Amino acid sequence: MANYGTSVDKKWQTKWEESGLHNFDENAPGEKLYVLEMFSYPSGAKLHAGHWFNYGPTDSWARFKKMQGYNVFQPMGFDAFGLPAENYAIKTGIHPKDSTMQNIANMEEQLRAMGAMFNWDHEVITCLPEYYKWTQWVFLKLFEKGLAYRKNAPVNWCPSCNTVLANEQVIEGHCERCDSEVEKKDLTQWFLKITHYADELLEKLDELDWPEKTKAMQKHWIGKSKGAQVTFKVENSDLTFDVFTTRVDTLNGVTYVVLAPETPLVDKITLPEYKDAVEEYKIQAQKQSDIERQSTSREKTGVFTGSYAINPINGKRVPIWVGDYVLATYGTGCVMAVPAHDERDFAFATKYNLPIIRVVDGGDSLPYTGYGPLVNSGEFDGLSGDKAKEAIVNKLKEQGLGDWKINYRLRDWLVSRQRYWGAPIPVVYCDKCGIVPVPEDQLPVELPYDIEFTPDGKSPLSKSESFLNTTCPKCGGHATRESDTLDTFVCSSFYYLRYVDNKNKEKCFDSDKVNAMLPVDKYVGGPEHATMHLLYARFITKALRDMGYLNFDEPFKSLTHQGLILGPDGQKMSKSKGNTISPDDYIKEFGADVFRMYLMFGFAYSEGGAWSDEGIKSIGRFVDRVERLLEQCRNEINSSKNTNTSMNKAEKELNYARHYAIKHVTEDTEKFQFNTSIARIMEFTNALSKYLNEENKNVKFLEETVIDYIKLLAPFAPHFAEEQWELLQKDFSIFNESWPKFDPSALVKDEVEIAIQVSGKIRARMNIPTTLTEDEIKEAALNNETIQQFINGKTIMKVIVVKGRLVNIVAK
Ligand code: ANZ
Ligand code: ZN
Repeated sequence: MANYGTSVDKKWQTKWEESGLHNFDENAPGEKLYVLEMFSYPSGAKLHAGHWFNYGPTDSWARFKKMQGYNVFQPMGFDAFGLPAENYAIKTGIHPKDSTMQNIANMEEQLRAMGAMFNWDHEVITCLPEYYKWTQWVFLKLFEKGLAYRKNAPVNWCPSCNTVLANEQVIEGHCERCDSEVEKKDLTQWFLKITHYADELLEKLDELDWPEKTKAMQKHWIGKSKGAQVTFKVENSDLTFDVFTTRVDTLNGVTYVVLAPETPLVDKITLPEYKDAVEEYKIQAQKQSDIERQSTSREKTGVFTGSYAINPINGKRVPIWVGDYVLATYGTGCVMAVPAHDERDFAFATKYNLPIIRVVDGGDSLPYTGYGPLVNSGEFDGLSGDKAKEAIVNKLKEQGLGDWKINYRLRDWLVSRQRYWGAPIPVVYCDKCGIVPVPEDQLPVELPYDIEFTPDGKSPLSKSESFLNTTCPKCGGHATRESDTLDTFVCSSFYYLRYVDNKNKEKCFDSDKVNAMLPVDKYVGGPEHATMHLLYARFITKALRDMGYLNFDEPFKSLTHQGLILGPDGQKMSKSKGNTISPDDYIKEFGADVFRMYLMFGFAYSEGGAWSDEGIKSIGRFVDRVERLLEQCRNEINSSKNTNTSMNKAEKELNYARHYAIKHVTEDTEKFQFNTSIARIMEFTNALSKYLNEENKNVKFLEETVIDYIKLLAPFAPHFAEEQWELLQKDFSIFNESWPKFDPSALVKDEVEIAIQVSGKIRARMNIPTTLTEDEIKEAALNNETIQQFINGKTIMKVIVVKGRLVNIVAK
């Protein structure tokens, strides 16, 4: 009867905890290794299969590294502020703090049941004042450096969450959280100047060991575009405006210009008789999202302003239009239109009967968007590509009407939220002094508990008189507190730093400690954070570096994404579909190790896939089998009847399987290829089982082999392996043992099977020592008894040897 189960899990979890096995000691020997899993968001009351898939296999990786001799730091904590807790409170009346702390308690218990070696004494919980004090500190430091500022701007507004959103939280025009269509609102909000680091955020990507797809997403999000800025004058006026173009070589082909409807210039240049049409158009445009406006399939529309601009390269006058396919937030909000060489401009010109002038040779028809020698471009005719661009920019520069220009798609990070459950923004507004940051020694600005948080678009904190009214830290006069809270992504942008020194009351962290521990050596989490958390954290690291607090450039050296575990039906797990897998039930039935091992064996780590009950049952059977097998091995080891000490054929075969497994489990686990690692362990199991049938066993060799076997299994089935280690009467703990090393000589087989052909037909097979020379192989083949029958009485013409595979004897 199998013994492994939750009672074994509990036994070892208690022992690990009591013995402090997982405590991190910075003075322990071994190279430091910071293994980090994205901390959990305590919105649901329970951990789901996805959490387990993130944390279980990564913990196995960390245990493997510990056995390899690394001094592993693997902290865990909770990203505890945020909308779900607040929405839950609105629905149920349970205060976000109460529900969140309750969820955290439940999740901590579950995480312990997983048996991961988390450094709980380094835990952080972002909704507690001892943590968010430092969230506010980070904000103040950024403010001090001019990297946090307040601005009135059109921002993304989610009408259902009743708050503004960062650009990164708008997915194809919809709210990342609730999927409602996002609106534009003009509001005064707080921004963090991530654009200051656009170039470095882009350049440094190349040095990171991150999935290519994630790097590509960040690259695209930052969106560096090299082009030129060209100044157009408004005819009969002192007004000018700039356009940004990546095709300055086509400047002679401009037949009109287009301004975004929101550009202030529009009102200044629109002639009276065009005012009504332009006003009407602006109202329409406001209702469209940027996504719709940029959609290639949508019909391009616009209105004429009545004014003209002067093309600086050739003095030609071109009409100024307003069109919503031009975005106010990109480049300068004005474009020069070249219908002969741009699809959008071509569609627009065709619709409104505007002239189309070809200036680049090439293509069968217009629009032609490729490069080629210029035509209809006066002195620039014949030049093409970069040469043409350079000549034109040089001429513009001489006149002071243009220059090279680099543009980024990246926008500053909007961090103020009109919600309750977040860190208050630590500034006050004084009637006399204006915006005043709260001094560091007055942090944290505490989030009041008693608050009316029904959403109505106003910040809940603005309804609390006792929170709002304060004195100005500068002049002592009356001041009002900022009532918006910080985006929770600010909390998670530095938690990996705070983990290292989580109990520090004086500072956010001690720089020496953090510099010694960071960067994170392996970061593991979902791919959905590519352009949010992972970008923000890189930005905050760089900003703190420039302030002198850190001496490294990048927080996460190596990144791995886990795949998604789907319901048994192959669909995303969801309560409404009734296809969720509750880990707790399975753990009760099978034990944590079976659950963890199934996740590692059943799926490619970065891909995931559909849950299968059959799959976990078969891992359950495997563990049972291993348990029986190891018991048999122990009986053999403890019996004295075997006196064999040689390494005969059977021993060599098992030794081969053993070292083959060591080699491949080591290599594959390193790369997070847990499924193939476990497959190799299964093969090793079969070999071990086969050896037990041997009549006369070498017991010493068997014991050494079993020791390696349990060690290989340990990262994948930590409780089970610890139990087996104890049964083998070895000292606690197997995780203080060193990882087995493979012996290359054991992988050299000393015999190979070769085929022997006579005149092209295979007539025999034989085993020969791998050390034979070519002549010795020929001799062995010719002396083979079966072969002798085929060549008897014939003349040997030629003997061809293909080493390690075959011998062909040509005989007549
Ligand atoms: C003239 C031109 C001619 C253009 C041509 C392209 C082809 P990326 O690569 O994304 O940077 N553009 C500039 N600002 C814009 C805005 N606010 N809204 C919409 N479009 C804008 O794209 C740069 C190109 O996008 C610019 O180059 C401009 O059109 C357009 F044959 O200028 B081009
Ligand atoms: Zn003041």
